Amino acid sequence: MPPSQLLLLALVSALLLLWRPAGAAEHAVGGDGINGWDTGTNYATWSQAQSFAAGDVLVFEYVKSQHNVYEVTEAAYRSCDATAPADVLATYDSGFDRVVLPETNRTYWFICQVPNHCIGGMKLAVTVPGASTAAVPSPSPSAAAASRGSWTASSGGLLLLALAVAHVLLVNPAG
Ligand SMILES: *[C@@H]1O[C@H](CO)[C@@H](O)[C@H](O)[C@H]1NC(C)=O
Ligand SMILES: [Cu+2]
Repeated sequence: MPPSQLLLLALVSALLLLWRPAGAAEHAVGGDGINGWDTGTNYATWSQAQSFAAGDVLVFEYVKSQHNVYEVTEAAYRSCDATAPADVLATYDSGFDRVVLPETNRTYWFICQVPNHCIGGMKLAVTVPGASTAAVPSPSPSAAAASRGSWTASSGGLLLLALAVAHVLLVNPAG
């Protein structure tokens, strides 16, 4: 194989290795496994170690008969009292619940509503930061998703560039 073709092969291989699909990250709450959402985990610590973006997905995994997931207001999160229907924004109880975080600049509040579990620490606050530039007042989730896809877009540009370079090398082989 001529050197120019080897170079082309190397370039394309490198780009394929760098290629990553754009898209939402998934966060396994409390770590992987069936006990990710339970009473023995510090969710403040877990949450601080994560970086959330609009469109990301929280995955709550737990023993279905033992726990549940209530998305609640901040007040209900702080008091661990979600008895008022107005404090409950959404409920999940499948044991494998996928919850999308659609908006930037927003904190989402979750508790387990089984008696005493929230008081025992089974509560999670997740903040999706706002846009870093003040020039964009309130980006839509789709705009945020598009900006997360920029790496893939630039990869596509790099691939075109590499193909152009390879084409020149193949038409005018140096070796
Ligand atoms: C973020 O939210 C707060 C309160 O909800 C609001 O005052 C602020 O203007 C928002 N910032 C952006 C960048 O949207
Ligand atoms: Cu629970």
